[in-house]
Amino acid sequence: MCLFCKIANNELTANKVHENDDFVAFHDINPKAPVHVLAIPKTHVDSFNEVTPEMMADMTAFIQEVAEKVDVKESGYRVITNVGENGGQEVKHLHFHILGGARLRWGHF
Ligand code: D5M
Repeated sequence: MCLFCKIANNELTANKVHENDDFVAFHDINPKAPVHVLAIPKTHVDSFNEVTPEMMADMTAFIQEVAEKVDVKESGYRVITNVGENGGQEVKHLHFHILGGARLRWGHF
């Protein structure tokens, strides 16, 4: 079973910030910003390439709730999903990075 499936199933502990029947959000183990949370579907989806519009609709609402919970909704934040090799995706289970807590820089090549 993949790493993030194990977190979704509580086989592996994570520092969770928000959860419902379909999604879970937890602090990134290697934060790139003062606030760095990952939001994932509990069902295994390899990447953004495979996600359905229906799941994205619920995922969007969940990400908005996460932003509120970790207190970046007003100050601003960034939502990123890395896809495939050139995107730098390391974990092959769809996840959205929610980054904030400071003014973020832009540009990575
Ligand atoms: O990002 C994968 C992200 O997953 C990366 O920022 C580290 C994070 N990670 C890896 N293992 C864990 C655990 N066990 N808990 C929390 N965060 C974790 P990618 O977009 O695939 O490069």
